[in-house]
Amino acid sequence: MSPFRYPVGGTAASIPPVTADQETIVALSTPAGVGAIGIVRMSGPGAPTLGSAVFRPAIGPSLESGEAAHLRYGHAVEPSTGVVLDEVLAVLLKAPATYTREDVVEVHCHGGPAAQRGVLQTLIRLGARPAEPGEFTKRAYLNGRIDLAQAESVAAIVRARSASALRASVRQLAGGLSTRIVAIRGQLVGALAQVEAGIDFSDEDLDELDRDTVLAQLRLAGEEIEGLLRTALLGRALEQGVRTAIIGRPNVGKSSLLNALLMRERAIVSEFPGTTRDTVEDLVEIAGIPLHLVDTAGLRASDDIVERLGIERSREASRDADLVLAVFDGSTAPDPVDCEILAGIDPGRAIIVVNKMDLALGTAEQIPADEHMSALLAPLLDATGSPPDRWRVRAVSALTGQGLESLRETIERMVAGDHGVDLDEPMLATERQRMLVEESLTALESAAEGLASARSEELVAEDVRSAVRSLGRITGEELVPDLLDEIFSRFCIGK
Ligand SMILES: Nc1nc2c(ncn2[C@@H]2O[C@H](COP(=O)(O)OP(=O)(O)OP(=O)(O)O)[C@@H](O)[C@H]2O)c(=O)[nH]1
Ligand SMILES: [Mg+2]
Repeated sequence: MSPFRYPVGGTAASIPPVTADQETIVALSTPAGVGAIGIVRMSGPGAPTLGSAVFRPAIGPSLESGEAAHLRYGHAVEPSTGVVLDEVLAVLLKAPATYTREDVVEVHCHGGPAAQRGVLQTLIRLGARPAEPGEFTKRAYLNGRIDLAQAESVAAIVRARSASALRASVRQLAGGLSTRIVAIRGQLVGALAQVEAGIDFSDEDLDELDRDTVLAQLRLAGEEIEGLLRTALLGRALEQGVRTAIIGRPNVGKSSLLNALLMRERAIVSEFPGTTRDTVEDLVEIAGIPLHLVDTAGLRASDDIVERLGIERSREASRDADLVLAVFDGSTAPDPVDCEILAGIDPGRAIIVVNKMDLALGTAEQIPADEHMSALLAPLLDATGSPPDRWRVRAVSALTGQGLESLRETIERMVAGDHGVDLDEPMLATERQRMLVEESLTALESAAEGLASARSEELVAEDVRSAVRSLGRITGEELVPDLLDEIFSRFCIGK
């Protein structure tokens, strides 16, 4: 282990030595063209010298000989001509207490995109190399500053589009997920040691009890892994948003529901069926989960070409959606089109929203609305082929707002599980992490099966080893070289 450990939580992988002839990389770390300040960031052994060549302080010694970690005022110049490129603030940060664990220089430019490019190009001319996407974070990883799961959180932080996505990613960067994975992996390594001991002493008779103990350990680890797996949906939802299609017959109140959820008049509502012709999209947050709502044209047989195109889009939207809100008019009897609509969707990712309950419940106020509506829809649900209790039914009034809170809660529970959204719990944030966790669970199940069915210790050990390997790949303790390029290439330049 390196003598230097940057004080962050989590479990950095075993640290490969930093090569002395490491190149110095440079990039613009703020999005091109926006914002008043652009930060040119440089990392590597050449950073102090190159930084000093370009930065001319207003007072005091050069950047290199001055005090580190002090923001200095001055000018960026083209050293061969002395031409001033920009008025800047500059700072030298000394290894290892930096993001990359290398020497880092940051130049904060104020003069707009052209000035920033000028500083960048000058540094490149002097010998720095333009950074690849994610290369700063890759170095942070290679130098043992963060592990792979944390590096992925950095990418997620950069992309985060909602406050809760950001908060969840920051938690993961602090090492929440890594800590949990390392703990489970540790349990499995312990179990593996026992299985391997069984191989070595297979002549002696310490068999029976061991199998049970190990089996119990594997099951426990398996349960924890399943718990993590359940967080994958929420992780993905936070990062990418939940695509939510609002579908149903014309005039049932789809656009009214969209407006009610958004709490503003986004889509046109009218008493005439066929009002919405094209899809209308907008974003809303429910319990911190970003929902990408898509209001669609009402579904019915139509001769009107524009309406038919709209209906085709509705079907597309519901096919592509993570969540479907199937809206019905509770004040009228269901009809065959309603039946057809339900037949086309999976109850696991749909909520039946019975709207206009203010009209429907005129006489039935004593009965809980959801139950009343379920009863109303019973024949319809029976006809879908899915067991009626698989459908979630919520009665609402888009007009008065009744039932909307319960609808929001149902959406939250569908995405985040029964316990709702807990951003402080570790969660799987990427598809890569989810696949690896699933792999390890499959291997564990096979190992448990092997133990229970008296399969040989060698085979059981191989399964447990495979589970351990998959978990290790999440934090990067087990490395697949191509993986690194894959992960970091998804970053933006300057991170
Ligand atoms: N009483 C009552 N009327 C409602 C409710 N929701 C919608 N409406 C009315 O129903 C009519 C149709 O509403 P829209 O939201 O335009 O219906 P839509 O499903 O988007 O219709 P299309 O775009 O034509 O497919 C309007 O007159 C709304 O005011 C409700 O909860 N209660
Ligand atoms: Mg509409």
